[in-house]
Amino acid sequence: MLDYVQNVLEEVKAKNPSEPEFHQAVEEVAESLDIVFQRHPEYVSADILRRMVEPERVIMFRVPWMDDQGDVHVNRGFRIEMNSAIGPYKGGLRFHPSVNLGILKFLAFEQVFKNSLTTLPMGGGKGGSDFDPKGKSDNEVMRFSQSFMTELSRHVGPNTDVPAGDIGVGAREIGYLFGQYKRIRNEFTGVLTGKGINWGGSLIRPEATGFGCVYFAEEMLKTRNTSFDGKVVAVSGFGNVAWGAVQKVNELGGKVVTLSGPDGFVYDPDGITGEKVDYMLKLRASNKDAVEDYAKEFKVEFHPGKKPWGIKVDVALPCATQNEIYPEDAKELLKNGCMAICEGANMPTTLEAYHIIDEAGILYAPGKASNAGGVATSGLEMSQNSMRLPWSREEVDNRLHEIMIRIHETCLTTSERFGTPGNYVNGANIAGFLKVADAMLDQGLV
Ligand code: NDP
Ligand code: 2IT
Repeated sequence: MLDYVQNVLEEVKAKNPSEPEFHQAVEEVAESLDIVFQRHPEYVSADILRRMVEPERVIMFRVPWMDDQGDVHVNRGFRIEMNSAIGPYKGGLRFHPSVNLGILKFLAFEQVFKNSLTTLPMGGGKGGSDFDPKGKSDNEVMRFSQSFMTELSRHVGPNTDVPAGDIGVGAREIGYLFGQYKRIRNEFTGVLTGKGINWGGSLIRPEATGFGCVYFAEEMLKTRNTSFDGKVVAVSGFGNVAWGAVQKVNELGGKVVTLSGPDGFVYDPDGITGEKVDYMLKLRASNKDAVEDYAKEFKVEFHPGKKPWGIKVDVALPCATQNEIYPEDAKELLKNGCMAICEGANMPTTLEAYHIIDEAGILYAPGKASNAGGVATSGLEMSQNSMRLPWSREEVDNRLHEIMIRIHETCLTTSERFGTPGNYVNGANIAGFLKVADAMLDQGLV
């Protein structure tokens, strides 16, 4: 590795202690970019990497709220405005007790490359809070969301920063956040995406991340002259992304046999179809953050405390959260003949596990490419808001599908151009980087 890249990496670790997820995300990108810096010293002289690992702005704030009993709680709110070289900051909000500065910086960093890959004009950002939605009433979630937006409203706007959902933030939360923004600013604008369909939302946005992930996987399978038809698929998670992915796999003739939650995973060898897919929405809305109820409802196996990667499948779609595939999980998947891993979640595979998978030569797509359908459809929602014209379901789905096909092609052509054909990680990191880096060069010392 070039001294330049090594130095930036060491500096990132020294300057941002206790942020292991951020270090991991930067390291993965830096590994891919080494070859770019060797071929293009102009990026080194402009010190582009050191500039890209420093957020343009970090906002951290107090979020006081009152529960149904009248007790006061204080959570921490964040918005990381990472990079605005190619458009307004764009990225989700995560409400989960594990949220901290390092996790949101990793997500914001990934978002910069992902948004660049979508071909749409969106910079990268991410935010959220360590608020735990588990067991909270609708009114508590509303009061929390209103308090969160009271501060956030000073920093966001349709041409500045446009948040959306992520773990723990779905249509309900976006509604409360949007309502509060509108009251404070007296403006009805596209300040958030993932809005309800009657007030500026886009058709297909709820399904988009999962659909996009499966469209991407379908393209990968085509490179090996095969398709989803008859394939057995493991999905982790049970939330928004998993729900979209399960539907699209079914549509393409595959069979999803697992879902997971923090409590364990369910194994349903008959396949998750029909009413079982609808039940996923109930699970998520229950605010219990557990999948065991699915096993009880449909009388299938529940494996407490385990992840689904030991089940024999053809394709794995990790759709839960970061770092859920460790080296031992990767080895299990490979041993059982898994031929493709396509990430719906952000950074679900550890760096060590990725190296094992890469060595084995199976198909592997990093989330920043394969889950870009969510934010791409957010970009389409922004376009519709600007035009004040909604598109049909078919129109949005066709555009999403086209975008995923294009991202897939870009990953392949870029990885080939830089000497590692078939490596989607290098393809995604390099292609995402080049567009943002060139924009930064064009804009002077930003
Ligand atoms: P949801 O809130 O809809 O789903 C909740 C998910 O969170 C469950 O599947 C659950 O799976 C997971 N979760 C539970 N416990 C934890 C924990 N301790 N830490 C973190 N996560 C936990 O989330 P989404 O489906 O929206 O997000 C799933 C993944 O997809 C995330 O990585 C997200 O960043 C990514 N993503 C989401 C997009 C979107 O538009 N919503 C777009 C692109 C990526 P489990 O218990 O197995 O961890
Ligand atoms: O990780 C992601 O890409 C998202 N959570 C979606 C972001 C968005 O702005 O739609």
